[in-house]
Amino acid sequence: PEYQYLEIMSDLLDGGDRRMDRTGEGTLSLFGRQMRFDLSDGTIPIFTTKKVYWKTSAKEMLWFLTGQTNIDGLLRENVRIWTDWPLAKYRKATGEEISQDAFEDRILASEAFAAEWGDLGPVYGKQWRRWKDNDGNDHDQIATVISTLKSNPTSRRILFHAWNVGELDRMALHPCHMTYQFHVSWPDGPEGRPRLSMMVNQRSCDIFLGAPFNICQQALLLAMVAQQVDMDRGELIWVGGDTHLYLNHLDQARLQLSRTPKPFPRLELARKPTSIDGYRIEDFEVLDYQSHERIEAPVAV
Ligand code: THF
Repeated sequence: PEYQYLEIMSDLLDGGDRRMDRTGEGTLSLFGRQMRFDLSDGTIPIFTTKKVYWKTSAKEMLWFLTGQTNIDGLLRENVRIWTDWPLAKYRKATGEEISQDAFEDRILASEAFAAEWGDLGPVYGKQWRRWKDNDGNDHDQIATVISTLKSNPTSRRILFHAWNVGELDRMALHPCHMTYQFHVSWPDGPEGRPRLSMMVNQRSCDIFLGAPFNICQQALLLAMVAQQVDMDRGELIWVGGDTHLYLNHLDQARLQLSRTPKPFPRLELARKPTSIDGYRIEDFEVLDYQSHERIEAPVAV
């Protein structure tokens, strides 16, 4: 199953369309790719051809679910993957040549500083939990997904969306993974256990740095929701729009492609929290994760 990922990487190296992008870094890009991961056997797609810091990606997912949009919540968990964007904004606005460490320290030390400089705008968490409609009412899309899975599992409308057109210009970064749609099937007949699948539509994907994180955290979300609604885990289907390899990740990609994948680890949930809001990082038990060594790469901002 990891071969699907490596195949995309290899196709990008061989035939990706070379183009300039928003970050100025440049990419090799292909449009419209799919990966499917069967989670019904208890495995979780944490890629093995490089070491994936799955706890970091899990903490990011938990942070999305809290509805927070300020990086202070991530920094308190020692997650630094979102700092680059507020940091770039701060440097540009103030002209101060502050280091990432010093900037993060100031976010953590001062609530006022965090409020002024650490907020990413109405990004994922805001849209997932508090999408504001024309009348000013907030919509908790996650709660709606869970209640609909319980009340009307054959519905074709069980999804949440982050692409809130009216608020895009206030986001530090437009959502990359946009829609999450859920689907229930009964592989053993109507008396058997229901199986929950989820399809993610991602308009833009950094295949080297982003995809391993996104796939892992999406699988975790599927596992959490399935547990909450008492269903078995089914398939994670990932659909990518502009799927790209940054030009400063080419050597890393070639190294990764030279490696042989190992079996995926397994995921167990240590307990069943009373709601989707109750999960903590300790609840995710990833068993038998074996991987090749870490491969470092710079992130395009
Ligand atoms: N922008 C770009 N250019 N790529 C992305 O993957 C990306 N994201 C988020 C938002 N904008 C993006 C940020 N997510 C890493 C991983 C995920 C990120 C950003 C950075 C990263 O550097 N990972 C390293 C180190 C991990 C660590 O230090 O813990 C890695 O080796 O995996 C995609 O959603």
